[in-house]
Amino acid sequence: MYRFGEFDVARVRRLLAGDVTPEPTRPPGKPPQLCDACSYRQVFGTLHQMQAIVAGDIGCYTLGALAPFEAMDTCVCMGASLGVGLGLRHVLPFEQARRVVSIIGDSTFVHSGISGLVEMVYNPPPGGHVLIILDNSTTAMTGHQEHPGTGRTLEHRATGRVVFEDLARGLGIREVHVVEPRLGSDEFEQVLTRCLNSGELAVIIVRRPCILIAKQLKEYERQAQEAECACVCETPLPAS
Ligand SMILES: Cc1ncc(C[n+]2csc(CCOP(=O)(O)OP(=O)(O)O)c2C)c(N)n1
Ligand code: SF4
Repeated sequence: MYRFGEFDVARVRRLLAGDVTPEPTRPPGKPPQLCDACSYRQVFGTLHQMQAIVAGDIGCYTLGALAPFEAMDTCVCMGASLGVGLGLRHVLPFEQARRVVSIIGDSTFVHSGISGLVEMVYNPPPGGHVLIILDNSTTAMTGHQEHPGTGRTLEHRATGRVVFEDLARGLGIREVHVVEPRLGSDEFEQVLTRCLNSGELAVIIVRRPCILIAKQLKEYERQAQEAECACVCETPLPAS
């Protein structure tokens, strides 16, 4: 009895009561999915359609592994998308290797993806590689925390920002693209196709705020402008 699954209260009660009758069937659960208007949908739709081999990572976007996209082939731990993707590029036969992409969220990238990008530059696979950074300006999956790529502190006040495109260019990557996914636009598909065919190292930053924080972002921007204004107004004029 119960060789698999979880011991919940109902099961423990049954055990204590010596009840060995078959368990009642549970109602079917609803599989988790990306929000309806999430910009990740376009990205994973394209990856699915292009039959890319996708080394994935951890965040909301891991849901790209599930139907209807089924467009994530590996997910190991935070930051693993780069190491796994590069490994696949090195060992797979050329026809498969050229379809490999790594995909990572903005927060995961600053947490533990940057070292993988350094590795990509230092030990480049012969056919190049493509990294997609999903920059939704937040850490959505764990409750919308800020991170060094948002330019806001954990209290949402303006601070220094790690600019991913500058970082990638600074590391010597020449193919760096920033794309805003929009309904009806095939820009992402075009850029991805070009990068995959180029045989070079490429970074594509897909930038669009998570829809669940879009309103708050406007408020943070307003507060930042107000704070800047107050700072300028309070600066004493130089003595003439
Ligand atoms: C070592 C480790 N620390 C923390 C977590 C919890 N965690 C899950 S996803 C995630 C970050 C997700 O943010 P992002 O990459 O920006 O993706 P988003 O959810 O915004 O799509 C974190 C910190 C984890 N899975 N592993
Ligand atoms: S919370 Fe944001 S990032 Fe996550 S699925 Fe919804 S829209 Fe996409």
